Amino acid sequence: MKEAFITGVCGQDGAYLAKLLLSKGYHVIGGSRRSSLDYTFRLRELGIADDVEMITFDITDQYNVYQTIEKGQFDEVYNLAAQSFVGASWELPVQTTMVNAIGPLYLLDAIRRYSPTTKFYQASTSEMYGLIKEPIQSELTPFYPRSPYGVAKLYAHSLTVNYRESFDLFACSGILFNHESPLRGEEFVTKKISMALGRIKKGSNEKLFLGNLEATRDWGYAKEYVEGMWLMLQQESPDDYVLATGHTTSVRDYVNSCANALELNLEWTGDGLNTKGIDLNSGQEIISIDPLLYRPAEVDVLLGNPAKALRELGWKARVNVDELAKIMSIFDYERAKV
Ligand code: NDP
Ligand code: GDR
Repeated sequence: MKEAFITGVCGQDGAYLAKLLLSKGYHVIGGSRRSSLDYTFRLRELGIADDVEMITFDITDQYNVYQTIEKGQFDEVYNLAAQSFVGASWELPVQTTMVNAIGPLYLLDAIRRYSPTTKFYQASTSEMYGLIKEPIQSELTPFYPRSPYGVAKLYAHSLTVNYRESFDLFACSGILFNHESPLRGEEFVTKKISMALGRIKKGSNEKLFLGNLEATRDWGYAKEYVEGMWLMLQQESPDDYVLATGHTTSVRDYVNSCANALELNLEWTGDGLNTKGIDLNSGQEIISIDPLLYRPAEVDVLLGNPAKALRELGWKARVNVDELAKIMSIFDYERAKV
């Protein structure tokens, strides 16, 4: 039986990946800091909490990382652990760098020293493109990160390539564009929108505060993206791949899709910081802008080219952004407590 170790197993992608690997007959070992109160809720939501072997793991503890890798001798390691919220990375630049850059260094170095046949997946990101150098970003597009998060991820990405080339490790980087699901963290904009509109539809008189509505993202469905991670480690040789849908949508249009899914009659008025969203059914002002939610440096547009993943992995995103907004909005509406 193959053994896979997933760091960040209690996060969105960790939970979906664990479910996928279990369905393929893997023994799944999940690393968690056990720091949050209800840290296994996503594993429980997917019905797999009892099927994953949990171990205590903090990627910033070098001793813990080396011991885990030496003892585990895993077939595959998926490094999903991260301080993954871009917006917080300006407030937490050192912690973000420790978790997102130095942590992967510990892992890669442990693998090269103690378990060199282990296959390694690094969770790289479209945030590395930042101030985009090409209108459609592929594996060949130069990087220009715009946040401490993106800078740290670019270090880990470059190190993954370097350790592959230096030590002949089977190390892959998945350059994943935004992917969402009902299990998405509540601080991310898609989940924040679907949860708030779900509550408003149920009768809440709250207002949803948002930042930059004009930023666009290439949003896909997380459940499909973990299949791409697994496929990368099943190839003859290691390489890096973009996973994306090939379509980009503004935050404003994502709000529209959620409002449509919930049959809210949303109309926008004003512009810039005075933009407001009104529900014409109730006359209620349901959306306002909070300038504090703007970022010190923004990534204005992201649009991925997933052609290599289709060609070499046979991977393709199937759920489009409207369907994604509907899946998330209905899920959050049904669970909304007002
Ligand atoms: P989440 O934030 O949902 O999950 C990240 C996990 O990392 C959490 O379970 C968190 O644990 C864990 N973690 C944080 N710090 C540490 C640490 N010091 N040691 C061990 N574990 C730690 O992220 P996603 O599931 O959305 O993303 C998975 C990975 O993919 C991340 O690396 C992210 O940066 C990357 N990525 C995500 C994309 C997306 O759109 N979702 C796109 C591109 C890349 P805890 O619960 O204890 O905080
Ligand atoms: P992102 O996701 O930064 O792309 O990183 P997020 O959902 O946080 O932001 C997307 C865009 O929406 C704008 N925005 C807001 N964002 C949040 N969170 N809250 C708001 O109120 C709000 N209003 C507008 C942001 O400015 C931004 O332009 C995600 C994470 O999963 C990363 O870990 C991953 O690497 C990238 O996707 C790819």
